[in-house]
Amino acid sequence: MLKRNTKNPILTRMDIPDVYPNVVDVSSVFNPGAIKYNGKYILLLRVQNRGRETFIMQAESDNGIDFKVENKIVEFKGIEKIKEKIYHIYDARITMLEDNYYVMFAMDMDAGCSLGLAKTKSFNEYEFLGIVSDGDIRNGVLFPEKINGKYVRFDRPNKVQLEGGPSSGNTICMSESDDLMKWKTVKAVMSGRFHYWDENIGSGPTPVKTREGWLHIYHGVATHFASSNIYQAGVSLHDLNDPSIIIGRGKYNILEPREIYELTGQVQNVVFPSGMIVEEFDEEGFAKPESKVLVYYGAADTVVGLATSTIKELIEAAKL
Ligand code: BMA
Repeated sequence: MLKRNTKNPILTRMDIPDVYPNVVDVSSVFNPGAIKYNGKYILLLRVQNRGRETFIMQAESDNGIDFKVENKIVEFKGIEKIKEKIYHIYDARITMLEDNYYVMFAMDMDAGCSLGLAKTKSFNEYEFLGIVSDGDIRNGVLFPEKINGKYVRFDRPNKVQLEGGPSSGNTICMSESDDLMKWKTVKAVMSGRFHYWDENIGSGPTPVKTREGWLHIYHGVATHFASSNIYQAGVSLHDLNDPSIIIGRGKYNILEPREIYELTGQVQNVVFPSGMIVEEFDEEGFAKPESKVLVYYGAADTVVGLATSTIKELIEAAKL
């Protein structure tokens, strides 16, 4: 279904340049946001130092496989205006929308996890727009266009406490906004399937528009195994005019921890898809069925993996 690149893991801690004093001899790099910009592949990486602090760093590539990581930490200008302490910024998702690129990310704070939103035009500078959520929530993914006059995102309130793990959730919701800043939850979209591979769930990369519906990759956590939660990737297809309507949802995961770098590391048994690049769109903006799809994922919260497929195969997987 998803075919791992032979160069996997495509990014490891060895690829992260030292940026004194915060990023030196780092522990891990994972869960990247991804997009193609001016023919270049861009990743926004989650980099963790030995203080287990998290920073976002940017990487660039000509072929989507060999990345060079910039010698600096991504700065979100204006974020210093937030009065409360921000412990970590992580799991960035990138969306192109109305000629801007938006980055939605998780922010760990004392009150729980919030969603932050930043904007960039050229991936040189990022403007922090604000906190765009209430309550404890994660995995916010912004759709690449307005639907019925509203901005739309999927998000995932954290309502489940994993045993020996972080707070998670088993329902992906759809939220709407008029201005990208104030959001209202409108509907529950999909829930975890108890006893199966996707008991807890959260959106992965930004959904992609196809002729058959919005193609959505998500992560599912199987929690019913002793001593380990297993994070896998799966796929669903959603109505173009109302993404809360599910057209298809794969019964099987499309990627699961199998390789050694997915099975062991900082957190064992994790593949966490967070970036997806589609190579070809038709003149009306729909992803072409034969188009190659590159899925970037964090493996074992330690390295970055790449797996590829096509739009057609992923749609088929959503209908199984
Ligand atoms: C989730 C998030 C992800 C992480 C995953 C596996 O709850 O915190 O960022 O990759 O757990 O540890």
